[in-house]
Amino acid sequence: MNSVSDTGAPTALRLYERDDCPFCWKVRLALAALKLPYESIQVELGEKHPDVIALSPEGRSSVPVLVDGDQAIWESTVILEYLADRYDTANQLLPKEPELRAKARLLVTFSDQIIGPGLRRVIFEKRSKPQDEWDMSEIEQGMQMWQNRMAELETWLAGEAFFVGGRFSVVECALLPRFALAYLYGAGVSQNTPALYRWFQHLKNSSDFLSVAPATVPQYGGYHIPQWGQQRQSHRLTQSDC
Ligand SMILES: N[C@@H](CCC(=O)N[C@@H](CS)C(=O)NCC(=O)O)C(=O)O
Repeated sequence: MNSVSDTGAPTALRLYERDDCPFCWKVRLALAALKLPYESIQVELGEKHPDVIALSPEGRSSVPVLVDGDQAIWESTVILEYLADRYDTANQLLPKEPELRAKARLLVTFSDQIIGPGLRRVIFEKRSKPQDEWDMSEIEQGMQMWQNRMAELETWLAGEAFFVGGRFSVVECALLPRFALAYLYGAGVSQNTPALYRWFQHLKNSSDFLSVAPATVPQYGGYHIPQWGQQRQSHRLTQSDC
């Protein structure tokens, strides 16, 4: 059962989310790209929200969870695919062609499962301790992993402006929050990966990105991006990659 009206417009989308969660940010980017209005329910860090628990399988309390009428969907990639299937009639976010769809799905998986480990080593070390207690070898190893992942992405990008199909897709929805959080923690994109550098420079200033970026961005390692979040009303700080 779904909540699509006769006109094909959604009747009411509700997103349980945390502002600084990259998986939630990924869903917000898809909603923005598809110009879908939704109600945002903020779930605090560490909070076990009763609605999220009721809408999820036993033992699961993570966000994002999307509710569309009678249907609850958890797991960010499934949410993206649902939004594409239900509302993306122009195949804007997920291309039609099987090869391109596979490439898009591989890159979303790469973002969710392969980029995270290195990046988290940098982020968790920096956010959990004062700077004079940082374990620099942990940070350097994490940075090396992050740079290796960027080199791989440079190859995927192949000099293009977007990863798949010449336009903003689910791949950008998944990758951009990772890059944004990395950037905040001093792991910016190097000009050694020039296409990736241009990709991020362009997209981090795009209106869709700015409209869903977390509202308040504290200064981490001197990286302060004042324009982020000004358009999004929320009280949360950006403090984590999860
Ligand atoms: N694979 C999940 C990951 C979601 C996830 O890890 N969410 C974190 C926030 S970034 C969370 O809600 N953690 C709290 C919990 O699991 O109770 C997805 O893609 O939706």
